[in-house]
Amino acid sequence: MPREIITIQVGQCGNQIGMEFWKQLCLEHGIGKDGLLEDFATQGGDRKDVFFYQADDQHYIPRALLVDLEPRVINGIQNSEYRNLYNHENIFVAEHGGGAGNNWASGYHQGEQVVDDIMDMIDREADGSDSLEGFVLCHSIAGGTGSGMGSYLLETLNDRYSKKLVQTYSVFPNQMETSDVVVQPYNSLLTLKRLTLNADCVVVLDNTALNRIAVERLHLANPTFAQTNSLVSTVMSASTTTLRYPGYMNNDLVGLLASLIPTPRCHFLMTGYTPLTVERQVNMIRKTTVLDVMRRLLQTKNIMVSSYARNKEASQAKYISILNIIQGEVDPTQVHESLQRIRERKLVNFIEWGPASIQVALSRKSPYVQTTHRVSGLMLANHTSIRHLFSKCLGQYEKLRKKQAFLDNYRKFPMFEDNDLSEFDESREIIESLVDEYKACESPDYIKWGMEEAGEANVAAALDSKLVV
Ligand SMILES: Nc1nc2c(ncn2[C@@H]2O[C@H](COP(=O)(O)OP(=O)(O)OP(=O)(O)O)[C@@H](O)[C@H]2O)c(=O)[nH]1
Ligand SMILES: [Mg+2]
Repeated sequence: MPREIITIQVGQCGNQIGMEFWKQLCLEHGIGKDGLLEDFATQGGDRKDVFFYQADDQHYIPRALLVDLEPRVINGIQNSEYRNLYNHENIFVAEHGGGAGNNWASGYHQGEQVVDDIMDMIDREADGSDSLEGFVLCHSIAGGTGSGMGSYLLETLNDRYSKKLVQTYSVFPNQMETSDVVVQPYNSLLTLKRLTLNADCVVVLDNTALNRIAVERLHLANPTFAQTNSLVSTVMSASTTTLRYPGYMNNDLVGLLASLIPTPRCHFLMTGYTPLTVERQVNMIRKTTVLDVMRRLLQTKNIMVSSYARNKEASQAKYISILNIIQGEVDPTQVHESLQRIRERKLVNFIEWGPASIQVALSRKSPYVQTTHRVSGLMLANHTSIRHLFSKCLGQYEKLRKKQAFLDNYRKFPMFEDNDLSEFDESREIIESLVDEYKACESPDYIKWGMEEAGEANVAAALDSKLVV
């Protein structure tokens, strides 16, 4: 029975990364740009129906909603070669077409106004699945639509589909670029609250790191979104291979996430991928082995989240969990040997309060996509150093807030009317507590964290709640 996943792409970034994801999925499953199966795609054994369904005329249609408050990006998709891929009933563009102007409050408010239309689409998709497993939201946290409207949708999904999983691919803004959205610290903070409270898992895609990787690893001088998005689509598709090419483990999202997220709040994942290639660089990869791949995945230069930790703090950072999805020609004994070598060399610093080790899922590869390397790997990791990214967001927020800068744009919307800025304060508290929890994870007695107030009698209950994903 398929465990279907519905993808909701919101705003410019959400739709652009979503489009790249679907292109990659089409290639891997031998589905043409118009949704028809290619003549050569006869191998079977893959599970297309997790992400696609078939129309009466055999077209494969993505289980996807395309949502934006301005028309440019979605018009682009509708004028592209992929225009017949999507279900047109699942496209929502606001009639006024004015977007949310980089304002979270505007996006959130507009989300509230159009939620019925969007939930109709979601309900229809959900009713069309046999055994819906959950939702994937693609968005950026820094603009207005993906962040604000995305936030409203996360709250609504949590309410309406409380038993379903909600995973997000969330793009964090480039901290090095001053030309990026000036109010991004406000938008990011308000979105982070929802990512903390209303999502089961957040895959953090950090534009700062994506850019750095494109410059340093792929030698691109000024990477465009199209180029960084090819890294994003690689990560997104690789992170779903075990769902799409079933093997002996991690065949559904809950299994995948349960192995990575031992405590509910600490559900923000970093990713790494190797080998990364662009066309002109293909010849540089001469040999890949499982050990090479697993070692490279642990190197910070390959990780798609920037760390802002100072030296001492960086040395205290620990892995809560690691799952490596390895694809290619792999002999399972190589996996054991590699794990042993990594352990002997003490290459990984794990938390002390849980049974932590590198988990490895061997996954099949698409027979229709040729690669020059024998083995490739994706690392999904829950690592405490992510707290420095959140601290950075908090610091930037404090700076703007102290200056009372740009708040009038927010006061125009009901949530912030009459100068009520409590939503900002509450969001700040939640993110501070998230940072504290990740910090507590670095200590051996994390299990006691947050239990002082709960009292002895509640210790067992609190423990239980921590262990449930
Ligand atoms: N990696 C990546 N980042 C993007 C892309 N498009 C936008 N961004 C980032 O997303 C943030 C801006 O958010 P957008 O997605 O453009 O905004 P929106 O959700 O459409 O909201 P409004 O346009 O304000 O209504 C900035 O941090 C951009 O750097 C993309 O295609 N790829
Ligand atoms: Mg936009």
